[in-house]
Amino acid sequence: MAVRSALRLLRPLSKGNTRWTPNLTSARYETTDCGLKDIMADLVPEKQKQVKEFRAKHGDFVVGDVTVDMMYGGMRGIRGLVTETSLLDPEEGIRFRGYSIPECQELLPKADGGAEPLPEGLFYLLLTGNIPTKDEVRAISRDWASRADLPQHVVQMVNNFPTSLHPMAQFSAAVTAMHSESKFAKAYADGTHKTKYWESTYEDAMDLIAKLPTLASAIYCNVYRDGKVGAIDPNKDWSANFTSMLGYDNNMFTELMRLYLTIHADHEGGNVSAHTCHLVGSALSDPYLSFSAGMNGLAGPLHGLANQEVLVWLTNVFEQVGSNVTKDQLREFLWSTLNSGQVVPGFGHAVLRKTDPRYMCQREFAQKHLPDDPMFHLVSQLFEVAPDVLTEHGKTKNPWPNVDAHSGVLLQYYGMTEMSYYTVLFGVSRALGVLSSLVWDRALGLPIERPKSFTTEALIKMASK
Ligand code: CMX
Repeated sequence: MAVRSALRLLRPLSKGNTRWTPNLTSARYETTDCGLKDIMADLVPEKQKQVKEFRAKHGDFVVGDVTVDMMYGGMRGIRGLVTETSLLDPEEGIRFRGYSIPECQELLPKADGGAEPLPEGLFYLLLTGNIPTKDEVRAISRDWASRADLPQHVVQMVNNFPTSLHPMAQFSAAVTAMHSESKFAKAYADGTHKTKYWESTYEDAMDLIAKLPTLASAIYCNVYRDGKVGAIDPNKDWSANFTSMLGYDNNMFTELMRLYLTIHADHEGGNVSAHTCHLVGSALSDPYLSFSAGMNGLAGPLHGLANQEVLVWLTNVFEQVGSNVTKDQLREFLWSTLNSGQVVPGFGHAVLRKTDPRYMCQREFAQKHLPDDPMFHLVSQLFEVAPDVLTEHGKTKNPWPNVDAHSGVLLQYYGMTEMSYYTVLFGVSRALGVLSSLVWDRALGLPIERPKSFTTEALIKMASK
């Protein structure tokens, strides 16, 4: 079935005479309710009260000092954001609502017969702070399956993109076009009271997360396959539907996808994709516009596109030296990259000062399921060699591998060799974190973001006083 017919087509948007309001085309379809919104309705007033009391009592408490270097240096280390969903420790790595990655792997519900956490469970955790039951996770899977259709104009748009357009550009543009479905934009245009904004933001977050695998599969099948996309099965979980829409029929690939979509979801609030989504959302741009803005940031090679760049780099090594590359040859490759003024993709981090636990859990997956894969062998050798070279180079504050150093190797093992697609998978996962944060941004009524900036002249004047 071609993409056009495989996806149920929805009515295109229409424009009003003076003030445009979304048409909510997909709302005409019956959706399954997982009950998560009722839980949020209890949590929101409690949290609002907690924040109000905390600010009343400790609003003057000084959290950090800002130096001129921090201002010129990408605001590194400035403590100026509130994000409820996760916290990143430089030495230990990410904790989602207090739970480390190994704890999430142990505690979050799994698919029947599966060993990896279901990303639906992580979303529940990020949103509510609680570990869900298997039934609660199943309800989310069904809810998302019921919301997974794309509007017709987006299907047409994606089918009309030239296959030469980078998948991330297609992804971001198509999400922007899904603004037509925004219940938040409609609620705002209808004059909804600001205390209710979180409710339509929640609905948009659920709709958008549900539609992302469908969109991502349409892009994949158009660019790399024959344009045919599988159908959504309401009895399958989010990741299983995603891999089957992508055209993969391998349980282990689906297990990998569950792990992948869980660990890439959130990395506290200051990274480019999360911060951009929060910043754009602070102008009350709806979740579709906010998320697509974040995706344009994720598409940068210093952020999410690094997963593509790692595979490009590794493939280059293989092509030039073959699979029996020695550690000395790897050192030469690393120095040649550094000496030509480029970064070694997959290494370094703005906050982390140790090997990324997201790298480690992917390494454990590889040790278990693909120990003899030559590309995994190469990645392992790089793990032994690159930190010393980067330390000797003397620039990077963190010579250890990050999440992107490992993900592509796992994907290529299961046949997904199209490296220019990898960042789209990162983007689908990142939606879980940034959209649950956006719901809380609206629930807590966080205002439009507007830090103060200075000119260099003004700083010189201040510093010389
Ligand atoms: N290779 C070469 N040089 C590196 C480096 C790397 N992997 N990591 C950092 N450096 C350099 C920086 O470019 C910088 O050089 P200049 O002083 O010439 O500008 C210097 O070391 C200091 O940088 P830093 O403080 O250690 O790192 P930053 O916080 O500025 O940047 C990051 C962090 C991730 C952008 C950087 O480490 C990098 O470019 N890594 C490679 C790209 C990558 O893997 N990105 C993915 C990160 C994870 C993600 O977001 O998905």
